[in-house]
Amino acid sequence: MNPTQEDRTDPGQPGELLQRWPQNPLLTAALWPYPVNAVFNPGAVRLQDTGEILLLARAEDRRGISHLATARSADGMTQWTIDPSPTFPARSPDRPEEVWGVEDPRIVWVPEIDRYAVTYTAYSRGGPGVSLALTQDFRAFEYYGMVMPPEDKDAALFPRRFGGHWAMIHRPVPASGSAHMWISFSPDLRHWGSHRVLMPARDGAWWDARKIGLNTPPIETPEGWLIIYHGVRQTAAGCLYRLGLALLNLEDPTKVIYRSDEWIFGPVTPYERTGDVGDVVFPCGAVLDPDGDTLKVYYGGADTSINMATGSVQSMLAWLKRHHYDGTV
Ligand code: BMA
Repeated sequence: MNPTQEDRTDPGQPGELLQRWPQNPLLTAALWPYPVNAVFNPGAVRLQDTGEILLLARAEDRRGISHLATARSADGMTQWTIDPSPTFPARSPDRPEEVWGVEDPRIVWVPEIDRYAVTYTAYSRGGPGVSLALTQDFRAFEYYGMVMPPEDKDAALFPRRFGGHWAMIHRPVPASGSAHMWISFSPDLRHWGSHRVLMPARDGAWWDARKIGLNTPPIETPEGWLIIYHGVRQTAAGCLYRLGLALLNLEDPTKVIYRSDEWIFGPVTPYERTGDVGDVVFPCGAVLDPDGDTLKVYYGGADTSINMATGSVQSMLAWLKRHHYDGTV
């Protein structure tokens, strides 16, 4: 593989490792079967039974409260079938921790329990926390409730246990100081402990200074768990959300093998730069094609639309080795 192949870039976007689907935006509020303000930040998974791609989108209604809604497509690009009513509404007052909505789901198929695990942000009066629900069909859900109290979000489960324990990456926000990515463990998916920082936010002028968070659930590769995460750059004009890569040890995911120095994707196009919250690209799901290499990444653009970009896992791994952070700041 030569360097040009490794650095597959959009024309005019040097350094980007994901290529935008030319027909973006893929899905918008205008296509929704009922009134919503915006659809964005979808979780994504390939369904076990049909092989279809299912998106679980965050749909924000015209009160400002979000629910989750499914869209299905055979090829993950065209001919989406959207649920005619909210698939996963916030259940306030039954679940007061969801009083201000449910947001940003990450989906993982967990073979041991024969279910999809959905981790999502539950927006409570005390702030956003991480909730967990299990499902087999995205119609009936088994609720585990809030598993990480506020303020915490950007969580995904690993699809298998490590030494008998489930593992979850998440991003608590401390009262002061930087917001890092953490990893926690559980014997039963309900009780979580052994919390530790997995990857700290950098500092100063870095693109991922002071606040980072997981985007797509860990992708298993022979070389480790590949993750896409975001860095939030605070500027005089507002925040810039950009994406980077990291690789975690396959058998001990508390160990970071590589972390990208540069960002690999950021807001460039009008649908990423302009919207309810400008300058945001925010994936919550990615699906591997049957070729085992092409990754379809589904992301919110400017908290307004659903978009897709593709990348090569092999290229990302090769790039990561050449661009990993060696600790110099
Ligand atoms: C983050 C999350 C995302 C959102 C982003 C930009 O904190 O809440 O849902 O896309 O901010 O507003």
